[in-house]
Amino acid sequence: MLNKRLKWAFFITTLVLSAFPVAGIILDFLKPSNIQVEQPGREASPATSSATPAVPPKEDMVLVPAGEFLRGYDGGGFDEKPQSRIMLDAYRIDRHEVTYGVYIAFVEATGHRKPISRYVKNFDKLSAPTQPAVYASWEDADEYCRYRGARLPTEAEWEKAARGPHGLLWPWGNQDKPAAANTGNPDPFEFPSPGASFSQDQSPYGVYDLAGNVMEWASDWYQEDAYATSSANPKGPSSGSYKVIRGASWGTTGTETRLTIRLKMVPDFRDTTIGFRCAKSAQERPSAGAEKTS
Ligand SMILES: [Ca+2]
Repeated sequence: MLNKRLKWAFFITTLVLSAFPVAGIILDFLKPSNIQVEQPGREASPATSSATPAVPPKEDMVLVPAGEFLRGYDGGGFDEKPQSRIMLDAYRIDRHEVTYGVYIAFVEATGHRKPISRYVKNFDKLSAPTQPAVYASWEDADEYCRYRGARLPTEAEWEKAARGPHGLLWPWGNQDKPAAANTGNPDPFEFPSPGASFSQDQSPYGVYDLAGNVMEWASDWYQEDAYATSSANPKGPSSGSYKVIRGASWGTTGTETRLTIRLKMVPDFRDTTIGFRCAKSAQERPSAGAEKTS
């Protein structure tokens, strides 16, 4: 009798112990992570998506207060002369060059032509979301800024934002430093760099990359002797053949990188060294908030 009870006890114990692994397998299978729910049209996000947004914030503008600034440079080329003090109303200008990320979002939202053609080399090195948008013509840049409710800066607005109220020749002062901005001189970047990669390429108003990275379209038609007149809020001639381009680029070599240099190009030209930023007039009286810079 005792022997029979022991056999039953042994049998039941064996049954209970063998049930544990089986239950474990069943419970493990039922964990949420093992239940695959297919969501049509959705792809898994890359692991870095939360740390590196694909599209940077759309608008980060700096207020440049109303007031005079020193335009032109008597030590420069013919079209940089004469230097004179020019009055500008208050305006806002993008702190950074327009990025590829926000520009391509505009292209996808509007069906605007893409900033690429068969002539573009190294596109994979020019199309990171945080790099400046390049290969946009003046018309492309103008349309993007209008889409944003802004406009291209006038040549005078670009120059004041870059030089500050005291007329610096480079954002950091009056001496060139070849590695202080992203130009074709030796620096860590062979191509356009993400905005604000060069801490010294920051103007007195806190605007980045005006000395280097990409050259930038201005709204004005180019006029060689435009600086001969010194009226307030100049917008350039009403028509012309070339649009103004300002600043140096990642491909610019040599010493001709001072902020007063004026360049020109036909408005439908596209190049991987040319980008842009937007501006808008500030809705305020000249005396209101004139000392605020952001
Ligand atoms: Ca630039």
